[in-house]
Amino acid sequence: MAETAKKADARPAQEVVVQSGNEIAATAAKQINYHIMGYYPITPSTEIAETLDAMKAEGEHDIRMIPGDGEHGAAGICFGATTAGGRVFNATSANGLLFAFEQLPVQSGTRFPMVFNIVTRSVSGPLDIRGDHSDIMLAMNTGWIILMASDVQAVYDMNLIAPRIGEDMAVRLPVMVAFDGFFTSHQKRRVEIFSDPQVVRDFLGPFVPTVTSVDPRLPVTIGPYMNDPDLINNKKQQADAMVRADAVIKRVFAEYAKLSGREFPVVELYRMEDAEAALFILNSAAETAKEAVDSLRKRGKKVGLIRLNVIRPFPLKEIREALMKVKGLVVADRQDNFGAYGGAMTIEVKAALQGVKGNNTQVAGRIYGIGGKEFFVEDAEAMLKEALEIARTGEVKVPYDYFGADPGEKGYVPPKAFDPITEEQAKGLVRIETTPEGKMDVKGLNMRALTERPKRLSPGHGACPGCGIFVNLNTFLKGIEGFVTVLFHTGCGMVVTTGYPYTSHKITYIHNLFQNGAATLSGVVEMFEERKKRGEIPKDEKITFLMVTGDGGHDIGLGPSVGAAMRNSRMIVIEYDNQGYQNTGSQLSFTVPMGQSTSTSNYGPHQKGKATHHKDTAQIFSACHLPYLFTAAESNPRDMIRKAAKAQKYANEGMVFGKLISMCPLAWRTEERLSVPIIQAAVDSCFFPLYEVEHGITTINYDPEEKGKKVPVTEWIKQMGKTKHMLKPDCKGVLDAFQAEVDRRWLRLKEMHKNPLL
Ligand SMILES: Cc1ncc(C[n+]2csc(CCOP(=O)(O)OP(=O)(O)O)c2C)c(N)n1
Ligand code: SF4
Ligand SMILES: [Mg+2]
Repeated sequence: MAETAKKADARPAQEVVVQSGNEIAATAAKQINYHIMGYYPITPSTEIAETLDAMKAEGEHDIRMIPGDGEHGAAGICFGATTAGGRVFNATSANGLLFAFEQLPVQSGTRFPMVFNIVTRSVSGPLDIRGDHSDIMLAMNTGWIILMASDVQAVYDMNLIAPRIGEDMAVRLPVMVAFDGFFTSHQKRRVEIFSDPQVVRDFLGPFVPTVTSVDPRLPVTIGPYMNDPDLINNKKQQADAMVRADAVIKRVFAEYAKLSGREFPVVELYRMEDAEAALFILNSAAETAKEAVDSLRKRGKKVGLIRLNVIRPFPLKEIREALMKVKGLVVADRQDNFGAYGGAMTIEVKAALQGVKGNNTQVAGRIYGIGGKEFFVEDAEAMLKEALEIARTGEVKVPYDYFGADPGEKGYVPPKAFDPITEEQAKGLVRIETTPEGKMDVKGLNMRALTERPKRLSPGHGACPGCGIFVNLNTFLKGIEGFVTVLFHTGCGMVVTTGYPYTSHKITYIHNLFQNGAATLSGVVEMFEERKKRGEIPKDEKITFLMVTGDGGHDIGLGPSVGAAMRNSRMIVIEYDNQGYQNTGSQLSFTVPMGQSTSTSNYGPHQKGKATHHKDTAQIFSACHLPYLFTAAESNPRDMIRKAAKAQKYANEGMVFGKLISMCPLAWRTEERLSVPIIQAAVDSCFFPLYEVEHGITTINYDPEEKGKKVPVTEWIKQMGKTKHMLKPDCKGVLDAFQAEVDRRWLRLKEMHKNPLL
């Protein structure tokens, strides 16, 4: 793809590549060769870690790629790594940034520099994966320097510039590089990059730590407890560093311009020389808006545009100067500071203009482009015309408003999608009896009769053909009697069943992000109980509360599920384990077995798939001493339905956990019709043994050894594209380690089955 661009001057050689914003961020990180990247996948920033992982598998860089258990964990990894004295990189978006949020002031307040790419996206809820600035603007006041990269070239350049600024001894602050989700992150553009990464490394120089946590000969206390009167002094020093950063940024921008030929003024002024009216707008939308400026200029209108390359520190002086002669200004914000009567930039610009002698700029704020809503040249033109009108009249008729929002039809009531399932329809098929030995016996497992139970999930959802989630859920729900309320974590199960204004759920459904579903459902359960107690809901009303999570939801959201278990919340938690973050493009989750390839554990000459063994969530919950937990697979449907009935019964005592292995033809790289043999082989190889634990007593429900069906793990992995490489000679060590781990866990389980005390 690359073509060498011959430079007439003495600058180092550069070449043109065609890459997207995410790819070029990864290219920059590769050229820098950061020590560590801590990350957690979230659209639209995930590709940065994916691209770096694929490069790593090919041996293109040495960055140690560390998956977090969530963004909070990833931020913690980064913080720890920076204290240990090296260059650190991270990337996230939207709720990922918010989940890491609490760590942001820790990083800046302790003055450890690092670089964080923020691929901007709308903050949930409701969930929307497309781009606006509601995430980055929340991070404005966390003590980080924030560079705004308006196009793909700027993403590359600012990623090279950022470490120089943050690591400057006069600054020592972490830096964010923010660019627009999808608009910039996913569009491929021609970008100039340095041909020799050594140029980049020379520009940055070696990382020079101030103190480190790994120098035992110079012990230091990092982050001491600090009360008054010291903390105010600490904050003043931090604020001074931010002020000093202003000059450092300008100096580094100038140095970089000499090296690369590309200039970045802190404030970009477009046709502002004699402008009376202007539009202030950030990042990719500014490029669109320039066309509107040109068009109005052609018609003799004195309009211009202001765009910032840096929003922290806020370029006060330059903005004041730029606005000295401007009479009408529209500030367009791609987010809202609800209740402040303006988005973040509107408020900041208005504050900047306070007390400036001789300035008469009248400002209107417009909220636009929320949730990735497209922004067209005509929109920019309408805003500029508004600025012209303000300039002409000297009056701002509407100081704060949304641009492009549709009030909808008054009185519109969405049509009812389904008739609710009645209690009678949902009851009377499966019952539980107690045997003379005091054991639960499930009756009514007549598969044909059970098909009469109305499906709580209607067909017509958007899952891929052969998706195991719905086979599993529909089978499991056959064993559940009566009313059910479900809570779905974010993940494929959620995304494909709801998409406003549609839903596949015939029963009440709640969504919360996958780091907090169990706590949310706990709240529902407790409120239900309390309202029954107060007589607001009939005392005999019965609802089964069911949370559905993916395996990824039990990385980031494991803590809340353990919390619900410890609180004895009366609910069932089902984890469909499709071995990866499939909804966001098949990144590794911690349940992915050793050696398997995912988009963040690639197989190549320098990396043999995932480096660590799979997490055993069922055993984690076993250690929570739940009344009941189980594993189940679609290959043994009667067993799954029986366990569902028991789960419902035991949920009267406390939390129940169930883990279901769930085929994902897309990410497992296999044909949907192979679902049965693949799942059967997972069970028969004892990778996914079927068992239950009732009040601490473990029972294996299906023993492939006893039935003479046990197979080596190779019988399972040879069937999937994501694992076939494990049969190659270079993966022998990994394969042996995986088989040994599966055998060890199986033997341990068998001992537990034999001994009720284990
Ligand atoms: C705080 C936060 N981080 C990351 C994401 C992005 N995200 C949404 S779903 C998902 C993966 C879910 O994986 P899993 O629970 O295994 O469900 P699957 O997609 O495989 O069905 C990720 C990474 C998010 N929405 N919020
Ligand atoms: S990607 Fe996998 S888990 Fe997601 S809907 Fe498709 S088959 Fe199901
Ligand atoms: Mg998953």
